[in-house]
Amino acid sequence: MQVNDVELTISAVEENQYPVTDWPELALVGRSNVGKSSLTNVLINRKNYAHTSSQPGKTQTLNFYEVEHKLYFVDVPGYGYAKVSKKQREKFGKMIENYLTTREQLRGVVQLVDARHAPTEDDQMMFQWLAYYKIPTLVVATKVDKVKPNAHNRVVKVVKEGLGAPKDQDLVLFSATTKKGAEQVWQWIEERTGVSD
Ligand SMILES: Nc1nc2c(ncn2[C@@H]2O[C@H](COP(=O)(O)OP(=O)(O)OP(=O)(O)O)[C@@H](O)[C@H]2O)c(=O)[nH]1
Ligand SMILES: [Mg+2]
Repeated sequence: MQVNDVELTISAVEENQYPVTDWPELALVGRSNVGKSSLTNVLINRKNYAHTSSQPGKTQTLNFYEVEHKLYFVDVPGYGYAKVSKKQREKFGKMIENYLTTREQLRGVVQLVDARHAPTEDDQMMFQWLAYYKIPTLVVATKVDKVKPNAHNRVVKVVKEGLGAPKDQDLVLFSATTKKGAEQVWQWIEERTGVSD
């Protein structure tokens, strides 16, 4: 999809701040620093609209990006960060859990993992948690520009195995640097949300 219009509607810290529309929503999850904001920027065709950072775990809000007045991307702060207090993390974890399990508009989740390494325990837990709640999930193995092309097939295998995903799991090899895989990710989103140009 060609995106021209995007707006950060709200950085929510509480449920009563979530937008009140019936537009479909798509959430992005993944470890801190894995590249969620970078993926968002590629999908919405902007350079640094969703701020990328080298300081993991800074974002502590659910960021709702309104795309083409049709749908929302919801940037969920990275799991596995250490810099916040346990109490903060628990409070925030509850908010994310509630959002993912009760939000009617949610059509699916894009889970990012790092193509350079096997999935971590956090990645696996997240994936299995989404599967348990039967939330449709697209796995995106990102930063694939850092992996030699002849090892790409291996990435697919290692990621699926590491997450405990079925063989037919939807998975896209992606790079924010080269934009490889962007069209496939959009295709999945269009199928899940029913929106298109
Ligand atoms: N080479 C390469 N670097 C990437 C790619 N995607 C992201 N990065 C880099 O990885 C770092 C983190 O990217 P972000 O998009 O900010 O990651 P994030 O998941 O939004 O991080 P948090 O918001 O802290 O959870 C930045 O330095 C990016 O430039 C990619 O596809 N290839
Ligand atoms: Mg980010």
